[in-house]
Amino acid sequence: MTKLFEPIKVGDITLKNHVVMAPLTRNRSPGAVPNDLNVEYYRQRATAGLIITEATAITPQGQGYADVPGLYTKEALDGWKRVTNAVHTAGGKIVVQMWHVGRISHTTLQPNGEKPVSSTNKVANSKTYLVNPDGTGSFAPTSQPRALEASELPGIVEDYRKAARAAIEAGFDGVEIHAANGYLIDQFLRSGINDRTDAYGGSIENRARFLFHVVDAITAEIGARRTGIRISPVTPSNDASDPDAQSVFTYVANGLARYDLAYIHIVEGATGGDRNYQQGDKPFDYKALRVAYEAAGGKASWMVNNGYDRQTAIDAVESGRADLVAFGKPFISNPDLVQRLKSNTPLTGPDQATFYGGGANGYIDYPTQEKAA
Ligand code: 8OZ
Repeated sequence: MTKLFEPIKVGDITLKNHVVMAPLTRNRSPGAVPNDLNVEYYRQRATAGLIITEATAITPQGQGYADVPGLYTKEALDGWKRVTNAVHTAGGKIVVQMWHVGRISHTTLQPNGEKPVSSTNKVANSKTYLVNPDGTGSFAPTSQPRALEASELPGIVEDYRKAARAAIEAGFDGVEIHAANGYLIDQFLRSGINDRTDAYGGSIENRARFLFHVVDAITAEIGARRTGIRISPVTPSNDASDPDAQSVFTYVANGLARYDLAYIHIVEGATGGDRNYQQGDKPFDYKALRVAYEAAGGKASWMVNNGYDRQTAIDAVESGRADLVAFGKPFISNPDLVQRLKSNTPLTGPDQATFYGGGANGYIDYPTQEKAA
């Protein structure tokens, strides 16, 4: 038996194993409200030690794709209550990934058709996912954003605080701050995007300021031990870049060590792609990042993600390189992934055509090993 399948305490949350379901955008919550299909999908995956929900918008402004769920209406929170109940009844734990997309949005998804907001006025070279009037989905270029005034940032921090409170009231075991993949927080962090000249741009300290305001607000509201954070130091997702990722994220890790966080979630390499993806002239040193975090007093569980399989996950946990391993695509097509990893049963591959949007097909109809047999 490997440690991978043994319990672990993560902040205030006790997990029955070290296997985590990574956040996965599935675009199956029309009206931003979790529904019966979503309840069943998460219930089926409750044997994960921890489920991180799909990215969930904290406000309508933080929404950037069709049919993603929100945390900002009573209907959505009631829907999430049914999800958290189902997962808890099945013996699982679940945190919600808190999302503000910033400029990765489209005017047709924004309140009053306004421009999406960001750290910058520069448009992202990226696409968002829309649903056409006839119900079919399509990818569309992101809209021209508007750079936020510094005076507007406390309002967005307040949105994060309120959403964290609402999440706990909806029964989540905690929250994950989405600071990865080129969304709003990352749009402040990375020098390839942030072109501000105020207290939120320029130096690394300035670019990380917004992130720490968000972490301050959420941890003060719900407790650091129920708060995790996801970062992706080198991913090029959504037009994100920074030639000096090591310095930026070492600064971030040092700052995060001041809080008693539940976990730090690291996407290694290009999200959903090449683990060895590099920005700048040197490979990113993930080990050094953890060493810096721990040297600064950080004690959070260290969660790794991107392209792990059974053996690399076992090795990561056994060697102490990581405490938790998050699996994304394997959890789409193997609801009983933990059981399959335990028994070393071959995995079912996912159907890419049903990742985003649609209904039950490719969502809640992947069989467990038992059913398949
Ligand atoms: C895939 C499609 C849409 C959004 C991320 C929330 O990359 C996402 C996402 C992924 O973090």
